[in-house]
Amino acid sequence: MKNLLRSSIPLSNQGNAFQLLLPTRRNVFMLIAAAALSGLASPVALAHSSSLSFDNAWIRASAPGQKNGAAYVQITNSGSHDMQLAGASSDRTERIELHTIDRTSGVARMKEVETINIPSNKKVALEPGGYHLMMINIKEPFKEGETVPLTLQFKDAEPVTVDFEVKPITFQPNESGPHGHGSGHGHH
Ligand SMILES: [Cu+2]
Repeated sequence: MKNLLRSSIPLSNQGNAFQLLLPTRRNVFMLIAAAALSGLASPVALAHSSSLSFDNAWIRASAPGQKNGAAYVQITNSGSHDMQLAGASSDRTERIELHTIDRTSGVARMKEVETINIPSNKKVALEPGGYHLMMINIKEPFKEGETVPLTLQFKDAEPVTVDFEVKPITFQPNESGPHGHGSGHGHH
């Protein structure tokens, strides 16, 4: 670039003043353009929640006096970036934690995790025995048949509100039935 600009300056004295000014202006413009491009680089790299889809979002109806409850959903990421589920909220509960089931001690224990990775072109099932949304201090019991919106937050992407269906208190997901793509493993 420098060589090109230099060689474009004519040797004639008449043209010098004007021609010398032009490359300077061009240099300034190039700097501004470069700054604008580097500013654009990070938003372009951001993942978009629109690449996510949600299936089988459900909550079991609350038992009398039940304080906490779990919410389950299958999340499919059809985008080219991995997505990180980073939290959830609802006005029906004090707070929602992301939990997994830890079996390393031989006993199944719930353990809080910071994020749940939803890899590019994969489906991740939040389901009984695995990842779940742990609703802490339910304000009003979940009644069978109602729909409860939960807002799911993702790292570096817009939050998504998903409607969760409240299933009967005895509901068990059908383990022997047909599974969606990628959700057939992880059962015990
Ligand atoms: Cu839990």
